[in-house]
Amino acid sequence: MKHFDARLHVTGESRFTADIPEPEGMLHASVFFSPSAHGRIVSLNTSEAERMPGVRRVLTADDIPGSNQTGSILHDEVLLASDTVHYMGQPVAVVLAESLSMARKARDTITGRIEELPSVSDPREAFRKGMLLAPPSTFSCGDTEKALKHCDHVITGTAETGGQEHLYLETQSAFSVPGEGGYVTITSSTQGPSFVQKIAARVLGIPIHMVQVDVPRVGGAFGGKEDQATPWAVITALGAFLTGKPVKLVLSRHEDMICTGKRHPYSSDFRLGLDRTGKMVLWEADYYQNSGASSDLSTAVMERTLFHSTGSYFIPNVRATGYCCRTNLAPNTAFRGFGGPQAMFVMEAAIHKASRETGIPVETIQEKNLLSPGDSFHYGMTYEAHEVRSSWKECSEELEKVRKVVSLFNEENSRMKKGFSMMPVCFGISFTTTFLNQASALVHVYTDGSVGISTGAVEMGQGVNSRIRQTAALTLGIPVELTRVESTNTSRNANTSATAASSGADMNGNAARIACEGIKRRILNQASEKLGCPASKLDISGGRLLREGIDTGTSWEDMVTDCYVNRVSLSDHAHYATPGIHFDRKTCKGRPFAYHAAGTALTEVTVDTLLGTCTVDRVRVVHCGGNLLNPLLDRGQVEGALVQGIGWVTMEELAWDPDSKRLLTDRLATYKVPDIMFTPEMDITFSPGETLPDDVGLKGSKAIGEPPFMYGIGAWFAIGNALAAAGVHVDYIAPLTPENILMTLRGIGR
Ligand code: LUZ
Ligand code: MOS
Repeated sequence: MKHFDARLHVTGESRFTADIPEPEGMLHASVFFSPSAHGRIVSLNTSEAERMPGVRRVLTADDIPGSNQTGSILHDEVLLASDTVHYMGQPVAVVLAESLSMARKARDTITGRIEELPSVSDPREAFRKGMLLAPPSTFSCGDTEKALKHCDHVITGTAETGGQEHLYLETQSAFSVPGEGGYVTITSSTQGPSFVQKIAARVLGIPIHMVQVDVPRVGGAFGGKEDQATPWAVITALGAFLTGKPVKLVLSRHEDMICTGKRHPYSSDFRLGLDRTGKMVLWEADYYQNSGASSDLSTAVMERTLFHSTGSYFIPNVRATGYCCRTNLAPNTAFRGFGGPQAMFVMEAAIHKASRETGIPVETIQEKNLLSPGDSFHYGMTYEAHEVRSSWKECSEELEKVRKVVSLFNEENSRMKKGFSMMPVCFGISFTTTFLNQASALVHVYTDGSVGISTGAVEMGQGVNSRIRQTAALTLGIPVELTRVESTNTSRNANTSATAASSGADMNGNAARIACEGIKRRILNQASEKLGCPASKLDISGGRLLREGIDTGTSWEDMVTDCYVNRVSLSDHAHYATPGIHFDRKTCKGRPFAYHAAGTALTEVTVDTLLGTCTVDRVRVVHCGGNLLNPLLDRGQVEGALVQGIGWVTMEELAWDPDSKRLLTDRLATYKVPDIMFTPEMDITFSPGETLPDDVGLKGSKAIGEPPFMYGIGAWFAIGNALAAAGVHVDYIAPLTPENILMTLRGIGR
């Protein structure tokens, strides 16, 4: 079963937001970004831009008819800066002109007089200055102080992880078309159409029903369009609302890299207590998150960090505290894993340090403490599956062989050193904000038997539409070719959550399933009346009506026609709410996840100790994905996430000028991402693992979007293992780029 869009993509037929033919009179927007990381706007000079050829209008905060407020969780973010700028790249003014080049030329004439204020880019410095976005939050269980007395080893340390540019292939894009009486239709490359709709209505000062958002498809997002597609879409809506003309905004790659937030960098302190045998007794962690200039989704990202503080391990006494530190960088945001990878890196760092200090092998500490069925998490939920241990067991079948090969190689080679690591992953599936775990679907069966499906899910290349089509076809008992998934549209499905948290297919697929079940029930009732046979004896399979498994000679098309002429509805709208989840934010206890996705990776690397370069040779992955609905899509998600995760810890390095806070790695010339030559040999096995209830997961399959990202963390520790063979110990700082490997080898501090 292939990705249904593959043919469209390779032939170039797929239409992304920027490809849609432009309506007559379309204006192009270009944004003037703050040239300062923190300052008071004394004056803004747009008069030259207004006189430039082709310019229709220049928008500033003063032109906003409703509220200049785009914040989602906390209301602390403006659409256009008015008195103060808080990061370099913050939108201040917008030029609307007849062509993109005219708009950009005019934008380049805008100047601002800005009185500079002190700026901060380091989260610990922001913390010391009391610059927190929200009060710190702590998750705990047991009693870590008391437990300290029962520890034979106490390991303390710090760990740091860097940010990450999303680098979606399609940059932030939107256009808006004005309609009758102030109505606006927005086409946006967003993961969250209902969120764009809500914020556009807020900024324009009109009811939500005066705004429609349509998402045809998105060219990659990785979390970068969960919240941060919104301002660009709203800017076009504002332009269309005020000028009465369609308005389009497509960021250039350079603009996109400068002005959008990234994965949150973290700096963390840990304390791990072990007994003599290596059993974990206590865990304490303090996470200093570099949130950027406004909250965006930072508090939710931190919450997931606290959930995943203990990684794949059972620890009876835990205290984890998160600080969302406000800095003068672009607001950091959702990125595949959503705070989970940051937490898991700290946990693995602690285990490696514990191994170094106690002499107990890393893998022994890991294996001894893996989650078993019945273990409870510090947030009150019980781990119900065998998957953490079973995937470890299957993956570690090669461990001793690899260990031997590596140590033999290292004995014989001095310049080249090999290393390996085991990386278990256990990731909670569901939005940690419980109310977001709902979805809806609208399904129409047309009179020729073809089926049109609309859900709240956004197709961003991950293949959610393929899964939804398969689900509908399986439920109705018809060939998948009869189904089609329409664009994601707020008029067809309202109040939807962003396609995020790996739950897009689970939730929207189940909504589509429920809608299809309703339609099928009516079709079978109609057939039962006609045949004079109870509906319970009838079923549809392969597009044929079966009676106790035997073809009745009635086709799907006949059944549909029969319903239509007898005035039986062939449409259904359904709502799905993930069952059995709850979380109390006061006690920090509950059952926030529908289930956990788990697996284990074994990574092998070779480091050139003369040059500092490194190759990731091979990654063996055992992933528990349930009964795969679409094995090819699942493999694609695991491969993509794994390589993205390896990129995060080995080569993707963001750098800011320490004085101006300007992003230095603002182009692909200076920001390196993995390419096909870098990609390791990937040996991926899917293991079914636990069976989910029928109304959880999707047709027995498990969410796959984010969990495999964290296998990539193993590459960092495999490099650390190779460096240990070269006689050096590396500080727990990611990414380990060739420069950083070389400096470590030469004993030059970072
Ligand atoms: N987005 C969100 C997410 O709003 N809440 C979450 O828990 C989440 N988890 C992963 C990715 N995006
Ligand atoms: Mo997300 S990090 O938009 O699932």
